[in-house]
Amino acid sequence: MALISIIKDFHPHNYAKLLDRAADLAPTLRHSIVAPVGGFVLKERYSPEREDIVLHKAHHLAMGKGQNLCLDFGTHIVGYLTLDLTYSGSHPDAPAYLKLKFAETIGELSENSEDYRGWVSSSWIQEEYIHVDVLPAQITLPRRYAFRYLKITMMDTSPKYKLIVRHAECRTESSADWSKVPSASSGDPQLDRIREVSLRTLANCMQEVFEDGPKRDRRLWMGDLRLQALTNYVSFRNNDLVRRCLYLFAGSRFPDGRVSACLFTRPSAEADDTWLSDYSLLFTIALDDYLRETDDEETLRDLYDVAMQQIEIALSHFGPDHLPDETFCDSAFIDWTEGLDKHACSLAVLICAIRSARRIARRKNDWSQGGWLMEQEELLKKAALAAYWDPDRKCFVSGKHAGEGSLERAEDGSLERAEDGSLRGGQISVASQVWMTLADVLAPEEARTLMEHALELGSAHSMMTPYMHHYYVMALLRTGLREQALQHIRDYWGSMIDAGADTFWEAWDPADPSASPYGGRVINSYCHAWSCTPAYILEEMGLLKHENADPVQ
Ligand code: RAM
Repeated sequence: MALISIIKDFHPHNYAKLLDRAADLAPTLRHSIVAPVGGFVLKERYSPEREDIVLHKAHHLAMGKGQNLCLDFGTHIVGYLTLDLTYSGSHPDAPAYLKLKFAETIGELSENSEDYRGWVSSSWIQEEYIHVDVLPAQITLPRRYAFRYLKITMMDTSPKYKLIVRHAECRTESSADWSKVPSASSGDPQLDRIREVSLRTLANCMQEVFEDGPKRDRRLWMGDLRLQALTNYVSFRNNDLVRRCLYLFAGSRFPDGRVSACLFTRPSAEADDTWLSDYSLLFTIALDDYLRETDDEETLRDLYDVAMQQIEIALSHFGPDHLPDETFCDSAFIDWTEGLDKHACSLAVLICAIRSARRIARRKNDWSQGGWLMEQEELLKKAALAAYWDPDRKCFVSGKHAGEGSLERAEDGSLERAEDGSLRGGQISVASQVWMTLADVLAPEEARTLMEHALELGSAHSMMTPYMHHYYVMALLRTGLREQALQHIRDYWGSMIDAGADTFWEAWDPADPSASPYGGRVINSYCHAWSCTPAYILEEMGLLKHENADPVQ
């Protein structure tokens, strides 16, 4: 399912005051120098088989045409690479022609990017071909990379000399301040490791804004921001960075006021021409989270109307039956699950956003807005139950209300049943059960029973990303299923670590490690913002003991 929105002649509407405020809140970037901790050579250019070499020898390795050297920087880092290059043999009589390949995971080193045929641009693949005319030389690459491994392949030298990589280092970059992270432990090595990897994931995505991934797309996405912000509140505590990102989203919008799904910040702030119905509602939810954390009156004043407007825009896509139209459903992201029906989920996300909007209205003492929101919430909850709840199978069934492959309705509007009594048409996915649970559409006991079995019920349309898995865990916790929630964190995020993650990945299906929503693993991001939440969840569950008030250094 490709997500490409191109709106001809799109001109976002910019609000100078909000963008100026965002500019004032720009963070200071922090740097450190990281050098490799190990080296190896791939037996063949793209073979996974490798031969370790001690680092000292790696920095003396004389590389002729076709040879490679891989450097391991110890963990996932984001920054700028400098190489000190020299040679052995005669004076170089031809340029050194090198290929540099940066990899977030070891598996990427053995992938040939020329095999990639996916729908996301291959220009994101982190590799460069460079010519070095004069040796010895020190070269610093102008582009920022996200990586743990660097593969240097000698494309060509000349018979007269060989290339030596005398030294390599990376000047890292991030706005995360580790000294702000409270020292805490769960007393369980696996959970502590999961927390550590979560925090590194978040830190490496914290740049001038909360980026979705430092390899790809290196920009602000609303769905990612919401989850980063939650994790940030219990770790790096850079609330100004959250505030800045909210102002950016509010400061550059669709001409009709919609918050864009994603925002570019360079050369200047500019909303992308992509609207995701659930993502713009997450603006309201993220503002509510932020205000709960900070009680920031000025932000409440500045962003109140934008938050309310997202609800009004969403409601304009709902008919007299209080169900979403096709544009609204087709524009929802929810997850990358192939063929996912989004009717039930998109309605449920709106209910959640209205709950947040009510809290925001209460802060503002806007009682008439609060009352109106409450009415809308009730109407939508009733409509959700009537349209999507199957009382026989005791789960939500999502689908269109007319047309092929849809939920079928009798003339009186009730849902048609097959002979076995089940609802006809429609789709049972994990996502529908999760979002309806988060929207509190069911009575608590019923919701709990639903969530106990949500994975089996929706197994034909399961989850694809840590983003959706986060909401699954939150729905388990909302229904009191703590043990199941914790076990899921161990099984899902824990299995990423077992598969070699230093930072959590954008997409991960333990049953199908090669899965990619984009048509090729090589384009996946392996340090992805929306997967950083276990650190938040463990804190929320009260599983972390704060040994002392001193921050970790
Ligand atoms: C991808 C990115 C981003 C996500 C969107 C919906 O391009 O991974 O993180 O929010 O999709």
